[in-house]
Amino acid sequence: MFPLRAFVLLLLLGAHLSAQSFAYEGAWSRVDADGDGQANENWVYQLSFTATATTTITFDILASERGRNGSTATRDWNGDGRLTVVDSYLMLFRRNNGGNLPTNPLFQNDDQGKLSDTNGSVDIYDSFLTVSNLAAGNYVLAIGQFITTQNRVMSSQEGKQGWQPWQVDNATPWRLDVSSSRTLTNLAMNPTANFIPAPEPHLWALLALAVGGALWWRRALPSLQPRQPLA
Ligand SMILES: [Ca+2]
Ligand SMILES: [Ca+2]
Ligand SMILES: [Ca+2]
Ligand SMILES: [Ca+2]
Repeated sequence: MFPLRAFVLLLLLGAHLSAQSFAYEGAWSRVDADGDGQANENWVYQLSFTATATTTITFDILASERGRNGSTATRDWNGDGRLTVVDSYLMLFRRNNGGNLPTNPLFQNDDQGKLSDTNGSVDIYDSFLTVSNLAAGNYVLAIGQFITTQNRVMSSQEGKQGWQPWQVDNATPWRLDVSSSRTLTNLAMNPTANFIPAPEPHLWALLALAVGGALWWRRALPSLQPRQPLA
């Protein structure tokens, strides 16, 4: 009989292996997206992904480096010696059958409104979006600034999609942490941003527990057998 505790741990490990977490880091900078000679737009980043099964997913932004709305907290999280302030905005679209974006997003979030995330935001204007039971399908998460609109996500100029007119400092960093209960596929960020796979120490801890449980069972097995009568 397979040891129950090892079996349970392997079940946990299997569930964990189907989960996924990762991050992207990018920066908003002034660009001339509309070609009017003025560098007074910035890109709305677009993360495309496929959910192959129903999933619960969280998108957590870390961007602004200075607290507002009564908070004086600061955090130079990208370590560049500057404290940049920005008001992030998230919109989640489900692609239609033709692969295009629909008129309206499924979900959106401007501000988390409190500081209880996992990536250490210091400004309640950082965005945070959790969706339970997101259906399988192809999605686009737009990562922009207040106020990102569907038109700004869809706007195109010279083949590039998604910009908004907004005065931003150059190199205003953002980070997006994603956690999903099921593995996502076809990840692609446009424009390009740094992909950061999450360390998974608890995965290895679970694996070690499962192997340890199996070894314990093998060692314990003889002592669980009926003792032979002494000669
Ligand atoms: Ca311009
Ligand atoms: Ca956050
Ligand atoms: Ca900084
Ligand atoms: Ca915001």
